[in-house]
Amino acid sequence: MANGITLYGARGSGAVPVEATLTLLEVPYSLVDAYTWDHDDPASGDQVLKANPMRQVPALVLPSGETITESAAILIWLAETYPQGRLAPPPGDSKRTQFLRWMTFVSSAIYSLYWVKDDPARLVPDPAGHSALEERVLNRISDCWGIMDSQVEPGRYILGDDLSVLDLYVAAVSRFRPRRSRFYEVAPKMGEVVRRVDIDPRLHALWKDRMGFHEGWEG
Ligand SMILES: N[C@@H](CCC(=O)N[C@@H](CS)C(=O)NCC(=O)O)C(=O)O
Repeated sequence: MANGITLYGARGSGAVPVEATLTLLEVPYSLVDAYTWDHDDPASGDQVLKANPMRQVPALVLPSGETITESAAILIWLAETYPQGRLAPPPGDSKRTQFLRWMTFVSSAIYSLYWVKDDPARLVPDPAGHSALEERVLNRISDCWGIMDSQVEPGRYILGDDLSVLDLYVAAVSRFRPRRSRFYEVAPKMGEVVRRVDIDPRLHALWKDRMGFHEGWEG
């Protein structure tokens, strides 16, 4: 099993920025694809239960057997554990504060909303209310991207001229619904950044294979 790191992930999920980080860091890992949202194949998603009782990906299991869940925590941990990769401003760096702010914002204000967006019946039993709920959640996600965009001053990347795990995170989560076309409208500054991250030659194959540049993917 490579160097002993195992990632529970899934194509098209928030585990892909973790894969991107491991790729840039050249850290070998074993991948267990667990499609937690596939109702036709519950056994696929159930695999992650070994590592995460929330039944969500990503989950990272370390050689020691310790598990880290929560995409933002995993990304920050990887950047800190492999500082030579320079994928996050280190403690004491002037960009650290905003780095932590926006990593947490993407996780808590945006990514967490997909728990209800993906299955509105979790909060609203009556199917008649589902499309309105979905529309409102998608509006909220767009609003949050817009608020973040209004507060950042990107250079080549969100925090300046250095690529960080924040860019990988935003590049991946902005592909989820309501998808990129709307993201480009509400978050034009970060829109330029994510397009740059999409074509990073070190990651192009990974995005293509794991996130899919299929026809109409931008929405
Ligand atoms: N807070 C978690 C959210 C993870 C998450 O929502 N993962 C999705 C895949 S993109 C999932 O496994 N969803 C299944 C579910 O919530 O039941 C994180 O940041 O890692």
